Amino acid sequence: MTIATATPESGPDAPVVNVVITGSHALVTINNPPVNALSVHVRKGLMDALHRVNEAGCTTAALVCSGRTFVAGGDISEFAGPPPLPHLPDVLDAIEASTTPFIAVMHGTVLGGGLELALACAWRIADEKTRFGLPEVNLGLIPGAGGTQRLPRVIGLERAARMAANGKPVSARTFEEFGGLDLVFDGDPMAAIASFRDALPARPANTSTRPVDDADLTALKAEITKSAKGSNAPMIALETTALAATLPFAEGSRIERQTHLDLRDSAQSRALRRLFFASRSVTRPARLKAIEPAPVNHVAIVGGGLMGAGIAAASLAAGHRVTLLERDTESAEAGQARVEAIIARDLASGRISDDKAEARRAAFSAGADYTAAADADIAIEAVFEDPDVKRAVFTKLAEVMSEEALIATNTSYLDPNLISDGMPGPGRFLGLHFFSPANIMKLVEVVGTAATSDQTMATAFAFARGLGKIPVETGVCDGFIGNRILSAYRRQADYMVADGASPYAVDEAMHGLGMPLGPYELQDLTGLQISWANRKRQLAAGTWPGRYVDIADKLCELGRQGRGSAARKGWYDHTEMAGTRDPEVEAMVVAWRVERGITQQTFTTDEIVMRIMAAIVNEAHLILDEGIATSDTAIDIVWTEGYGFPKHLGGPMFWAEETGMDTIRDAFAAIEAQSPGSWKAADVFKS
Ligand code: T1G
Repeated sequence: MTIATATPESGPDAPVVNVVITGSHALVTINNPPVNALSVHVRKGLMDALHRVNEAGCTTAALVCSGRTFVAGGDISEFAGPPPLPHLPDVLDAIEASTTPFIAVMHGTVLGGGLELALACAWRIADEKTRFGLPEVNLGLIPGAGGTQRLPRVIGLERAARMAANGKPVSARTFEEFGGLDLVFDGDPMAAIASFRDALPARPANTSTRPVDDADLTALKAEITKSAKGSNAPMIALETTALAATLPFAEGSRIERQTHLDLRDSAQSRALRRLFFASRSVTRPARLKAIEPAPVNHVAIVGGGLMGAGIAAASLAAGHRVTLLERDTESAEAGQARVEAIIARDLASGRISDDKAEARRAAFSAGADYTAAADADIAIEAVFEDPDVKRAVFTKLAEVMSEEALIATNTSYLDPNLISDGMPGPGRFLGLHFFSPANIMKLVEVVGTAATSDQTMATAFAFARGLGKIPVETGVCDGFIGNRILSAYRRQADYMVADGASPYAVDEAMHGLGMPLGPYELQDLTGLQISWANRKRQLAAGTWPGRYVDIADKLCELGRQGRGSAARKGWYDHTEMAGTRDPEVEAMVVAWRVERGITQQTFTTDEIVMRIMAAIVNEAHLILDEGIATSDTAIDIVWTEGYGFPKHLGGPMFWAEETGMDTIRDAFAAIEAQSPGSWKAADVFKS
């Protein structure tokens, strides 16, 4: 729902807060596109509006927002400096104490300061599609305008603490069940306001004066400690909310505000806020802004394996018609079954309705005849990682598709220039590197060839954003941004295992930093054979950089190719219980060292982390030096979205700046000394 306010003062030049008084009723409209954030001029406007409705003696004031949403929060771009006056808590206290009671009339996403604003109003009514949340923790913050103290007084301590600590929004129906809403409506908000006023309930006691029941938050605390994975804000949000049970509103709010302001200066919050804006700017490259993306309706996917099926499912979820192509009918049926399994899972988990599942099935077809792709607007191949096979697919697609349509390869390592070389209409080819599982992972690396047109890039970015993905532009190199850094990461991990660290100690050290999986756990999960094939390719081409450790190769030769392999073993033993350390592997590693006469060194946990991070940061800087990534934030987005690098650390580049480049330089010197000739130094590390 979008609200267009029918006042003479609506439109781009309308005041940010507009007041229309009709008889004894006021309509106060916030108009601060795109999301009606509570910027300083909105806070001032609200104060002025408040005075006007009180002076006019209005019996009620309905507070609405124009555009696509009610207030989606405080203005994050203001958080870097001291907050300008008036401060939000004062504005909200004034609204709560106003002689004219306010009705918050909501639609869209009522988040953070938006929800705090609604809680300060006497009544709250909302369109049924509205969502409500306190997402501050996602920015390393807690609410700063009474949210942690008013919400428990309205919906109870446990529910409020959960909302504040996990940052996840709830639906209007749920929020109504919690007791957060006086009315849920479907349709015209003005009609809803009129009927609500006709049977106006007695003005309730101010939220801030209501008592709070105590609640046992022990289980919630344990849950949040686990899910926060090193991020500070969730537990602080929980504990601050819990103050509502024991402290008067004013005292709880004072502590909340101070904590909020302190957190604004924390490295975690700065990291998360930078990622918030970066994930929006990186996905909309400036040079493409003036280009209108071509519409995409029909998507063709070639290859119905795990990746192809995931991309197909993501495209169906975005409302596209999807044709899945395979080499024969049998493979097409297998691909179809994979897509169906994803739809069925989404349905079973309640993520989608029966109608949506049916619509997706109806929009999907699979087969072996490429002419079915003739009117596709984009084709994405996700076949075996072999340049000849991929070229053959591109040739067939280019024959049947219009030269205006996009043809993309989902290669992880191969050069899209070589896959499309010499084909007609070179501007339409590109790489679109999805991450597995593609229906869930948000990152997509967008790889232009030397000939890819800006029109193609603009359409590709818009298409990926439309799938709910985070597209990041990358130049061509082995592994693009993400996997190239991953290779450096694994290389240094292997060097430490070769020289004395246990692979399990390496994994544990990286957990300590906040990585969900260590490098060896990750290999077991994705399968050792992929990187093995890749190493063989690099060795054959003579492009392997420096020292070569072949312990993983030995595991592969023994059939230990990871969790999904027949042996159900890799670096770990997964036969009985997934992820069990295996003394056989440890013994093998020791024997490997002895055979090579390597004297076992000891690495502390800190040394393991610093040395791995030095390899990562060096590679990231090389990528920047070579122009493969357009900015340091692009690299941070790739590693936080695609590889599980903790968002509260901001990504490897932000982490490096915070840690201090001198410290990393020392660690880089140590890895150079450990494996001479194995590392090309980025400009910042050149001595
Ligand atoms: N402040 C400033 N800019 C914001 C903003 C905000 N709160 N929210 C969005 N934008 C910008 C965004 O950068 C982008 O700009 C444009 O709006 C559209 O956003 C005081 C401390 C609301 C669900 O964390 O979750 O309240 O790139 O592309 O996909 O106690 O934006 O176009 O120039 O994301 O439709 C709490 C954050 C703040 C909500 C809409 N609130 N926003 O999604 O559009 S802290 C949030 C969102 C706070 C108080 C506390 C989403 C959205 P540009 P978009 P969208």
